Amino acid sequence: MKTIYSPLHAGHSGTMELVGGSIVPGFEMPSRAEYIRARAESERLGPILPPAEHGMEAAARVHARDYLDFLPTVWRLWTESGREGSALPYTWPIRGLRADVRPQTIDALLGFYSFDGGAPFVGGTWTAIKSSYDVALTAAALVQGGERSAFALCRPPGHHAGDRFMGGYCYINNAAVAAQWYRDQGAKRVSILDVDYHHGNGTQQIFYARGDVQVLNLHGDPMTEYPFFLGHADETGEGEGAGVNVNYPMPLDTGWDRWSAALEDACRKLAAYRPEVVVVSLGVDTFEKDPISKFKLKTEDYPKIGQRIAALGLPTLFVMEGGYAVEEIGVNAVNVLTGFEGD
Ligand code: SS9
Ligand code: ZN
Repeated sequence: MKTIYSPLHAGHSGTMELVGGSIVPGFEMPSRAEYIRARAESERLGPILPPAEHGMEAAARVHARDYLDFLPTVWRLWTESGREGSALPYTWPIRGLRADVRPQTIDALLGFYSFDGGAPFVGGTWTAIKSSYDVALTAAALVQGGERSAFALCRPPGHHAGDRFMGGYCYINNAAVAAQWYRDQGAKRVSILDVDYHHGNGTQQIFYARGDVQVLNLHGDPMTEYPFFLGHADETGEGEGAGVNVNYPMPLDTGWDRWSAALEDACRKLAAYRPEVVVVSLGVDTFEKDPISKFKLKTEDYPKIGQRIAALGLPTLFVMEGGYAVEEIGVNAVNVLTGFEGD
Protein backbone atom coordinates (compact mmCIF):
# COMPACT_ATOMS: atom_id res chain seq x y z
CA MET A 1 0.00 0.00 0.00
CA LYS A 2 1.25 3.46 -0.84
CA THR A 3 1.69 6.05 1.93
CA ILE A 4 1.23 9.75 1.29
CA TYR A 5 3.34 11.89 3.63
CA SER A 6 4.45 15.53 3.80
CA PRO A 7 7.29 16.87 5.99
CA LEU A 8 5.37 20.15 6.30
CA HIS A 9 3.47 18.74 9.29
CA ALA A 10 6.62 19.37 11.35
CA GLY A 11 6.06 23.14 11.55
CA HIS A 12 3.09 22.45 13.80
CA SER A 13 5.30 21.97 16.84
CA GLY A 14 5.85 23.36 20.30
CA THR A 15 2.12 23.61 20.96
CA MET A 16 0.75 23.91 24.47
CA GLU A 17 -2.47 22.58 25.97
CA LEU A 18 -4.30 22.67 29.28
CA VAL A 19 -4.19 19.34 31.12
CA GLY A 20 -5.35 18.92 34.69
CA GLY A 21 -4.95 22.60 35.51
CA SER A 22 -1.49 23.04 33.99
CA ILE A 23 -0.33 24.30 30.61
CA VAL A 24 1.86 21.52 29.25
CA PRO A 25 3.47 20.59 25.90
CA GLY A 26 0.84 19.22 23.51
CA PHE A 27 0.52 15.44 23.22
CA GLU A 28 -0.11 15.86 19.50
CA MET A 29 3.53 16.33 18.45
CA PRO A 30 5.61 16.01 15.26
CA SER A 31 7.42 12.84 16.32
CA ARG A 32 4.08 10.99 16.00
CA ALA A 33 4.16 11.25 12.22
CA GLU A 34 7.90 10.56 12.09
CA TYR A 35 7.57 7.28 14.01
CA ILE A 36 4.80 6.19 11.65
CA ARG A 37 6.75 7.17 8.53
CA ALA A 38 9.86 5.36 9.80
CA ARG A 39 7.89 2.20 10.56
CA ALA A 40 6.13 2.22 7.16
CA GLU A 41 9.60 2.39 5.63
CA SER A 42 11.26 -0.30 7.77
CA GLU A 43 8.30 -2.67 7.28
CA ARG A 44 8.39 -2.00 3.53
CA LEU A 45 4.72 -1.17 3.52
CA GLY A 46 5.18 0.41 0.09
CA PRO A 47 6.35 3.64 -1.53
CA ILE A 48 6.15 6.83 0.54
CA LEU A 49 5.10 9.65 -1.77
CA PRO A 50 4.55 13.40 -1.39
CA PRO A 51 1.10 14.94 -1.76
CA ALA A 52 -0.04 17.02 -4.72
CA GLU A 53 -1.23 20.52 -3.87
CA HIS A 54 -4.97 21.00 -3.90
CA GLY A 55 -7.21 24.04 -3.86
CA MET A 56 -9.70 24.47 -1.03
CA GLU A 57 -12.80 23.51 -3.08
CA ALA A 58 -12.94 19.97 -1.66
CA ALA A 59 -12.70 21.35 1.90
CA ALA A 60 -15.52 23.81 1.16
CA ARG A 61 -17.79 20.84 0.41
CA VAL A 62 -17.82 19.94 4.13
CA HIS A 63 -16.65 23.09 5.91
CA ALA A 64 -18.15 26.62 5.95
CA ARG A 65 -16.31 29.13 3.76
CA ASP A 66 -15.90 31.68 6.57
CA TYR A 67 -14.33 29.01 8.78
CA LEU A 68 -11.89 27.97 6.03
CA ASP A 69 -11.02 31.61 5.34
CA PHE A 70 -10.29 32.16 9.04
CA LEU A 71 -7.79 29.30 9.50
CA PRO A 72 -4.89 30.74 7.42
CA THR A 73 -5.22 34.11 9.18
CA VAL A 74 -5.06 32.94 12.80
CA TRP A 75 -1.34 33.19 13.42
CA ARG A 76 -1.04 36.60 11.73
CA LEU A 77 -3.94 38.00 13.77
CA TRP A 78 -2.48 36.51 16.93
CA THR A 79 1.02 37.93 16.45
CA GLU A 80 -0.34 41.29 15.23
CA SER A 81 -2.14 41.62 18.53
CA GLY A 82 1.22 41.19 20.25
CA ARG A 83 0.85 37.63 21.50
CA GLU A 84 3.28 34.78 22.00
CA GLY A 85 2.87 31.13 22.78
CA SER A 86 0.05 29.06 21.29
CA ALA A 87 -3.03 30.85 19.92
CA LEU A 88 -5.90 29.40 21.97
CA PRO A 89 -9.45 30.46 22.80
CA TYR A 90 -10.88 30.89 26.28
CA THR A 91 -14.53 31.88 25.66
CA TRP A 92 -17.14 29.90 23.73
CA PRO A 93 -20.69 30.77 22.57
CA ILE A 94 -22.41 27.91 24.40
CA ARG A 95 -26.16 27.73 25.18
CA GLY A 96 -27.32 31.04 26.63
CA LEU A 97 -24.87 33.07 24.51
CA ARG A 98 -25.06 34.28 20.88
CA ALA A 99 -23.45 32.08 18.26
CA ASP A 100 -25.12 33.95 15.38
CA VAL A 101 -22.98 37.09 15.55
CA ARG A 102 -19.42 36.76 14.24
CA PRO A 103 -17.14 38.77 16.55
CA GLN A 104 -14.10 40.82 15.51
CA THR A 105 -11.06 40.10 17.67
CA ILE A 106 -8.76 37.09 17.45
CA ASP A 107 -9.62 35.88 20.98
CA ALA A 108 -13.31 35.95 20.21
CA LEU A 109 -12.94 34.44 16.74
CA LEU A 110 -10.92 31.51 18.11
CA GLY A 111 -13.79 30.77 20.51
CA PHE A 112 -16.41 31.33 17.80
CA TYR A 113 -14.74 28.69 15.57
CA SER A 114 -13.95 26.00 18.16
CA PHE A 115 -15.66 23.74 20.68
CA ASP A 116 -12.71 23.46 23.09
CA GLY A 117 -9.27 24.88 23.82
CA GLY A 118 -7.54 21.87 22.31
CA ALA A 119 -6.60 23.10 18.83
CA PRO A 120 -3.61 25.42 19.29
CA PHE A 121 -1.98 27.48 16.52
CA VAL A 122 1.71 28.23 16.21
CA GLY A 123 3.62 29.72 13.25
CA GLY A 124 3.64 26.53 11.18
CA THR A 125 0.14 25.36 11.98
CA TRP A 126 -1.72 26.51 8.88
CA THR A 127 0.94 25.07 6.56
CA ALA A 128 0.68 21.76 8.43
CA ILE A 129 -3.13 21.77 8.25
CA LYS A 130 -2.97 22.42 4.51
CA SER A 131 -0.38 19.67 3.98
CA SER A 132 -2.52 17.21 5.96
CA TYR A 133 -5.48 18.06 3.71
CA ASP A 134 -3.33 17.61 0.59
CA VAL A 135 -2.13 14.26 1.95
CA ALA A 136 -5.72 13.07 2.43
CA LEU A 137 -6.89 14.09 -1.04
CA THR A 138 -3.79 12.70 -2.76
CA ALA A 139 -4.23 9.33 -1.04
CA ALA A 140 -7.97 9.40 -1.77
CA ALA A 141 -7.20 9.80 -5.47
CA LEU A 142 -4.99 6.69 -5.46
CA VAL A 143 -7.97 4.58 -4.38
CA GLN A 144 -10.26 6.37 -6.83
CA GLY A 145 -7.69 5.49 -9.50
CA GLY A 146 -7.97 1.78 -8.80
CA GLU A 147 -5.63 0.96 -5.91
CA ARG A 148 -7.19 -1.36 -3.38
CA SER A 149 -6.07 0.86 -0.50
CA ALA A 150 -3.91 3.83 0.42
CA PHE A 151 -2.58 5.37 3.62
CA ALA A 152 -2.95 9.12 4.23
CA LEU A 153 -0.37 9.85 6.95
CA CYS A 154 -2.24 12.97 8.04
CA ARG A 155 -0.97 15.29 10.75
CA PRO A 156 -2.68 17.19 12.30
CA PRO A 157 -5.65 14.82 12.57
CA GLY A 158 -9.21 15.77 11.61
CA HIS A 159 -12.09 13.81 13.11
CA HIS A 160 -13.01 16.29 15.87
CA ALA A 161 -13.37 19.18 13.37
CA GLY A 162 -16.92 19.94 12.28
CA ASP A 163 -18.41 22.07 9.54
CA ARG A 164 -17.40 25.32 11.28
CA PHE A 165 -15.36 24.39 14.31
CA MET A 166 -11.96 23.08 15.34
CA GLY A 167 -11.04 21.25 18.53
CA GLY A 168 -9.20 18.23 19.93
CA TYR A 169 -6.04 18.80 17.81
CA CYS A 170 -8.21 18.92 14.66
CA TYR A 171 -8.81 21.75 12.14
CA ILE A 172 -9.87 20.33 8.75
CA ASN A 173 -11.73 17.02 8.85
CA ASN A 174 -9.55 15.04 6.43
CA ALA A 175 -11.70 11.89 6.51
CA ALA A 176 -14.89 13.86 5.88
CA VAL A 177 -13.24 15.76 3.03
CA ALA A 178 -12.17 12.47 1.44
CA ALA A 179 -15.60 10.86 1.87
CA GLN A 180 -17.31 13.87 0.29
CA TRP A 181 -14.75 13.89 -2.51
CA TYR A 182 -15.61 10.25 -3.33
CA ARG A 183 -19.29 11.25 -3.46
CA ASP A 184 -18.43 14.08 -5.81
CA GLN A 185 -16.46 11.65 -7.99
CA GLY A 186 -19.62 9.58 -8.38
CA ALA A 187 -19.63 7.08 -5.49
CA LYS A 188 -23.26 6.58 -4.48
CA ARG A 189 -22.54 5.62 -0.89
CA VAL A 190 -19.43 5.99 1.29
CA SER A 191 -18.81 4.61 4.78
CA ILE A 192 -16.53 6.16 7.40
CA LEU A 193 -15.33 3.74 10.07
CA ASP A 194 -13.75 5.63 12.99
CA VAL A 195 -11.67 3.41 15.28
CA ASP A 196 -9.92 6.20 17.19
CA TYR A 197 -10.36 6.05 20.98
CA HIS A 198 -12.24 9.35 20.94
CA HIS A 199 -15.63 9.81 19.35
CA GLY A 200 -15.32 11.53 15.96
CA ASN A 201 -17.79 14.26 16.84
CA GLY A 202 -16.87 16.42 13.85
CA THR A 203 -17.42 13.65 11.34
CA GLN A 204 -20.74 12.74 12.95
CA GLN A 205 -21.89 16.38 12.91
CA ILE A 206 -20.99 16.88 9.24
CA PHE A 207 -22.95 13.85 7.97
CA TYR A 208 -25.64 13.50 10.65
CA ALA A 209 -28.60 14.42 8.43
CA ARG A 210 -27.32 12.66 5.32
CA GLY A 211 -28.09 9.19 4.03
CA ASP A 212 -25.25 9.04 1.50
CA VAL A 213 -22.35 8.81 3.99
CA GLN A 214 -22.58 6.20 6.73
CA VAL A 215 -20.62 7.03 9.91
CA LEU A 216 -19.65 4.29 12.39
CA ASN A 217 -17.75 5.20 15.56
CA LEU A 218 -16.05 2.95 18.17
CA HIS A 219 -14.92 4.95 21.21
CA GLY A 220 -14.69 5.62 24.92
CA ASP A 221 -18.09 6.37 26.47
CA PRO A 222 -18.61 10.15 26.34
CA MET A 223 -20.20 10.04 29.81
CA THR A 224 -16.61 10.01 31.07
CA GLU A 225 -14.39 10.41 28.00
CA TYR A 226 -13.49 13.32 25.74
CA PRO A 227 -15.24 14.89 23.77
CA PHE A 228 -17.97 14.33 26.40
CA PHE A 229 -20.82 16.05 24.56
CA LEU A 230 -21.43 13.70 21.63
CA GLY A 231 -21.05 10.00 20.88
CA HIS A 232 -23.89 8.32 22.76
CA ALA A 233 -25.55 5.19 21.40
CA ASP A 234 -28.91 6.91 20.86
CA GLU A 235 -27.40 9.24 18.23
CA THR A 236 -28.51 7.36 15.13
CA GLY A 237 -28.85 10.14 12.54
CA GLU A 238 -31.75 12.37 11.51
CA GLY A 239 -33.84 13.07 8.42
CA GLU A 240 -32.31 11.39 5.35
CA GLY A 241 -29.57 10.17 7.68
CA ALA A 242 -31.88 8.39 10.13
CA GLY A 243 -30.25 5.06 11.02
CA VAL A 244 -27.05 5.88 9.10
CA ASN A 245 -25.02 7.02 12.14
CA VAL A 246 -23.88 4.27 14.49
CA ASN A 247 -22.06 4.76 17.82
CA TYR A 248 -20.36 2.13 19.98
CA PRO A 249 -19.45 3.83 23.27
CA MET A 250 -17.44 1.47 25.47
CA PRO A 251 -16.33 1.61 29.11
CA LEU A 252 -12.84 2.20 30.42
CA ASP A 253 -10.54 -0.85 30.37
CA THR A 254 -12.23 -2.23 27.26
CA GLY A 255 -9.89 -4.83 25.75
CA TRP A 256 -9.80 -6.79 22.53
CA ASP A 257 -12.76 -9.10 23.25
CA ARG A 258 -15.31 -6.38 23.75
CA TRP A 259 -13.75 -3.97 21.26
CA SER A 260 -13.55 -6.57 18.49
CA ALA A 261 -17.20 -7.54 19.06
CA ALA A 262 -18.12 -3.90 18.39
CA LEU A 263 -15.88 -3.88 15.31
CA GLU A 264 -17.61 -7.02 14.07
CA ASP A 265 -21.05 -5.46 14.48
CA ALA A 266 -19.88 -2.26 12.79
CA CYS A 267 -18.41 -4.19 9.86
CA ARG A 268 -21.69 -6.08 9.37
CA LYS A 269 -23.66 -2.84 9.35
CA LEU A 270 -21.10 -1.36 7.00
CA ALA A 271 -21.37 -4.31 4.58
CA ALA A 272 -25.19 -4.12 4.69
CA TYR A 273 -25.00 -0.45 3.68
CA ARG A 274 -23.10 -1.51 0.50
CA PRO A 275 -20.75 1.48 0.17
CA GLU A 276 -18.51 1.82 -2.87
CA VAL A 277 -15.55 2.90 -0.74
CA VAL A 278 -14.55 2.87 2.94
CA VAL A 279 -12.68 5.66 4.74
CA VAL A 280 -11.06 4.48 7.98
CA SER A 281 -10.36 7.16 10.59
CA LEU A 282 -7.32 5.36 11.96
CA GLY A 283 -6.52 6.28 15.54
CA VAL A 284 -4.36 3.97 17.63
CA ASP A 285 -4.99 5.71 20.96
CA THR A 286 -6.95 2.56 21.91
CA PHE A 287 -3.51 1.18 22.85
CA GLU A 288 -3.05 0.01 26.45
CA LYS A 289 -0.13 2.37 27.03
CA ASP A 290 -1.74 5.47 25.49
CA PRO A 291 -1.17 8.37 27.92
CA ILE A 292 -4.57 10.05 27.43
CA SER A 293 -6.88 7.07 26.80
CA LYS A 294 -8.26 4.13 28.74
CA PHE A 295 -8.72 1.11 26.49
CA LYS A 296 -6.48 -1.94 26.63
CA LEU A 297 -5.69 -2.94 23.06
CA LYS A 298 -2.29 -4.58 22.58
CA THR A 299 0.22 -4.27 19.77
CA GLU A 300 -0.70 -7.75 18.54
CA ASP A 301 -4.37 -6.73 18.23
CA TYR A 302 -3.77 -4.11 15.54
CA PRO A 303 -3.15 -6.49 12.61
CA LYS A 304 -6.50 -8.13 13.41
CA ILE A 305 -8.23 -4.76 12.92
CA GLY A 306 -6.68 -4.52 9.47
CA GLN A 307 -7.63 -8.10 8.64
CA ARG A 308 -11.27 -7.55 9.56
CA ILE A 309 -11.47 -4.39 7.48
CA ALA A 310 -9.81 -6.16 4.54
CA ALA A 311 -12.46 -8.92 4.76
CA LEU A 312 -15.04 -6.31 3.73
CA GLY A 313 -13.49 -6.56 0.26
CA LEU A 314 -13.96 -2.86 -0.44
CA PRO A 315 -11.61 -0.11 -1.68
CA THR A 316 -10.23 1.43 1.51
CA LEU A 317 -8.59 4.72 2.39
CA PHE A 318 -6.82 4.87 5.77
CA VAL A 319 -6.64 8.38 7.23
CA MET A 320 -4.39 8.87 10.27
CA GLU A 321 -6.07 10.34 13.35
CA GLY A 322 -4.92 9.97 17.00
CA GLY A 323 -2.41 7.90 19.00
CA TYR A 324 -0.21 9.43 21.69
CA ALA A 325 2.01 6.59 22.89
CA VAL A 326 4.56 8.08 20.54
CA GLU A 327 7.23 5.38 20.60
CA GLU A 328 4.72 2.64 19.81
CA ILE A 329 2.51 4.61 17.42
CA GLY A 330 4.41 3.53 14.32
CA VAL A 331 4.29 -0.16 15.14
CA ASN A 332 0.60 -0.07 16.04
CA ALA A 333 -0.55 2.01 13.06
CA VAL A 334 1.50 0.06 10.53
CA ASN A 335 0.31 -3.20 12.12
CA VAL A 336 -3.24 -2.29 11.02
CA LEU A 337 -2.01 -1.68 7.49
CA THR A 338 0.09 -4.83 7.17
CA GLY A 339 -2.79 -6.77 8.70
CA PHE A 340 -5.02 -5.36 5.96
CA GLU A 341 -2.53 -6.46 3.34
CA GLY A 342 -2.34 -9.98 4.80
CA ASP A 343 1.31 -10.08 5.80
C1 SS9 B 1 -7.12 18.61 27.54
C2 SS9 B 1 -7.25 17.20 27.04
C3 SS9 B 1 -7.98 17.19 25.75
C4 SS9 B 1 -8.08 16.03 23.73
C5 SS9 B 1 -7.87 14.71 23.07
C6 SS9 B 1 -8.01 14.79 21.60
C7 SS9 B 1 -7.70 13.48 20.95
C8 SS9 B 1 -7.72 13.55 19.50
N1 SS9 B 1 -6.10 19.31 26.85
N2 SS9 B 1 -7.70 15.98 25.08
S1 SS9 B 1 -7.61 12.01 18.68
ZN1 ZN C 1 -8.25 10.18 19.73
